[in-house]
Amino acid sequence: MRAGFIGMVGLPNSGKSTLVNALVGEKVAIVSSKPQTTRKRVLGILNKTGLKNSGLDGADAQFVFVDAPGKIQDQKGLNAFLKQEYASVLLESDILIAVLNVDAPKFTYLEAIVNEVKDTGKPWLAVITKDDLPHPHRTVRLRSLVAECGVPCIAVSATRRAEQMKELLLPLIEEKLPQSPAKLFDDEQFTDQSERDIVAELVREKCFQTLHDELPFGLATKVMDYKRKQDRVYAAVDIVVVKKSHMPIVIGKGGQSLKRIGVLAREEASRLLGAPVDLKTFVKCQEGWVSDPLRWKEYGYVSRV
Ligand SMILES: Nc1nc2c(ncn2[C@@H]2O[C@H](COP(=O)(O)OP(=O)(O)OP(=O)(O)O)[C@@H](O)[C@H]2O)c(=O)[nH]1
Ligand SMILES: [Mg+2]
Repeated sequence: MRAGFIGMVGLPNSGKSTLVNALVGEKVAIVSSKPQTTRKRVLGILNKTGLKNSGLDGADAQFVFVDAPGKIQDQKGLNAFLKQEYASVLLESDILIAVLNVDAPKFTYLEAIVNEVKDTGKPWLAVITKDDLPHPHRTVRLRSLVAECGVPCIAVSATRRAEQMKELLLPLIEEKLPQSPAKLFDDEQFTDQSERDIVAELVREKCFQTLHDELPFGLATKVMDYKRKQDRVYAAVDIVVVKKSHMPIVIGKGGQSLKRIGVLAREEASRLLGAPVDLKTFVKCQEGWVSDPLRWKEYGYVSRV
């Protein structure tokens, strides 16, 4: 059989997490319109067995998609961690997908992604994302850039049918996957994240989606208490901000904003965990945590290199 790690390499906000979620068919990674939503590497696991109309046949295969932060230049604060996570995907994956978003600020940024992926010498292919947006010239230029490298290139859109995209992409990925004597993960596992990680990330996603631009960069979440009892989940989650002045913004007028974050996170966590979730959220301040690598660990940002 074939099995291996498929690393997603692209700019921040290029649609890497959206793509992994669509390919796996589960919410593996959180998504928002803010750049640098993904902070640490997460795995999304897809088994060929059980896939309907996948366009795949023959021996079994396991696809382990590696979602990670996008390519950033800045080294300040937590960005140093994000940069390491980005680099580790290039190093540790068996094959790579260059995720090229048509709405990137500059074409040269996309060329840099292609060059970086190509220079690893690993098998790779390209996916053009956000193809529904009006940038037809970008799509044409990207296609010819990738064609020069002699690798496949598929243009996709999150607004188009995910099944169709899987049919196109999975066979191309499968033929590049290495042979493996066995699966790398159990059949029923769709991610490497624990239930606690999933809840913490969902609360962070709802904060990113609900709050204004200045907040997310210094916002982290941490599960302080977690129990599964008689098929109910009880979770207490701290929402930690970097400045005291951010606390009332997260809470909102009359607690409206925090309430909305809680409701949205609870609904989605209940669906993903397959049990009703009682969720309590607490807003706290940890002055300057983003500049303190010891504190990063507290919020799960643990360096692996
Ligand atoms: N129009 C359009 N928007 C998309 C598409 N794919 C993703 N998006 C949006 O682009 C934004 C970023 O998507 P993500 O999947 O979080 O991107 P990412 O590359 O994981 O971003 P980071 O984790 O911040 O590096 C979100 O608002 C998505 O809804 C697409 O095909 N079309
Ligand atoms: Mg992401």
